[in-house]
Amino acid sequence: MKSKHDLTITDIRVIVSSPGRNFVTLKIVTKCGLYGVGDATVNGREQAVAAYLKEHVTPCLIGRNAHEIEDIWQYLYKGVYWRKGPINMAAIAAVDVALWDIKGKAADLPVYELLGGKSRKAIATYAHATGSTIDDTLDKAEALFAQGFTAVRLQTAVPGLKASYGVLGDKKDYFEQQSSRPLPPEEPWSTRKYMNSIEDLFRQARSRFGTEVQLLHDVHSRLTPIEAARLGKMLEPYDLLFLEDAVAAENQDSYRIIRDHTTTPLAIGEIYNTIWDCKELIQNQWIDYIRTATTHAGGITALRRIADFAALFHVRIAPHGAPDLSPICYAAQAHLGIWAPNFGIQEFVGFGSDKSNEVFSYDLTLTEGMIHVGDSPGLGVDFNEEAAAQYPYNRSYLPVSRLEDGTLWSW
Ligand code: CS2
Ligand code: MG
Repeated sequence: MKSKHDLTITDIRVIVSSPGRNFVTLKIVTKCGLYGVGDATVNGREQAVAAYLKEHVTPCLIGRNAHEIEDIWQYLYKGVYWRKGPINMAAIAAVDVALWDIKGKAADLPVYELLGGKSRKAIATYAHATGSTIDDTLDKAEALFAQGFTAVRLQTAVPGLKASYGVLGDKKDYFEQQSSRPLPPEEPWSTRKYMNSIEDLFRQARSRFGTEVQLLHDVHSRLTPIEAARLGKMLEPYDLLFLEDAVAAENQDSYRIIRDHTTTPLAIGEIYNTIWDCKELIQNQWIDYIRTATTHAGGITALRRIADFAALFHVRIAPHGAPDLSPICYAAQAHLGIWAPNFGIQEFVGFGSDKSNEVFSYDLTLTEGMIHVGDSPGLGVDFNEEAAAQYPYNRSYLPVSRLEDGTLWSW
């Protein structure tokens, strides 16, 4: 069918900006003037994906028809020869999301309508409560429940360790914490200290908040499979919605070991790039939630496939939603989440900072802990290039983690 819009791709811009923290944003412009935006942020490696997009992707796309999302996806995935990988897949994701945005605008429909329409009214989220002590964490959780959230991830500094991931210390928020790291800071880890202290957090949480609220926890891949199995058993009485990243799963069958020992639901996937990374986890039903992000696992086209595959095995999607995922990623995931029959929950740490809100606009609203998706055509997001120009790239890193004897450990 001949489109009433000329969607020949005429210009592609890659913008690295730092409105509070670094984001890599892609803008694809077509001949009729319609454009779309995509997120390609790989935290701590932003310039690599920007160079990849500028040098190796954009020249191949100029002159193509923006309607041909599937063919362009396959071209960038199979055509590269060296498939997969975080840089490649973030670049494909940004192109894919920008093309869905354009298709929605051309059809004058929100992207969720193109996916098959809404399966629910709004998207459930879970917020973060991270404190320096158990009381601090639980006070933060109480404030979130008072705002209407019904699910909260609890993290507390490990007693006896100088620093713990996610604990802000003197920093106002994640944005300030991340931008204060021109080189990777080093943080200590002790599995024994962690295992000796973690149960108390959940015991106190249940006795303070009762059984109605949903609680979650992220292990950040610090344990071995058998340690994770023990943790899952230990936390069973506290009825977690899920335990996240208990083990780094380069070996997907590590999760079989955990699964054999505990009924605590398991989630993983924020660092995965493709459906292949989670294929065995899903088809063996070793996990309950798959947490791949549109930005890091190939965009809406790829996440839709993961969601459909996961649905066959009772696995639900719970996409990553940390602050390094831009409002464009949130929008893409919101459109997916409102459609996917097997949507579970969306991680949510706010749509952005005051600075990032000058740069990104979005048609999403949060009420009572739920994200409502507006009916703007496309993804309903925009990126203000002039505002972004006020915030140049600022090199920053995630921390690295070491055991107390100095051995480098999983982050
Ligand atoms: C975390 C993230 O939100 C999460 O679940 O694991 O904070 C993660 O460490 C960062 O997004 C990495 O960039
Ligand atoms: Mg995580």
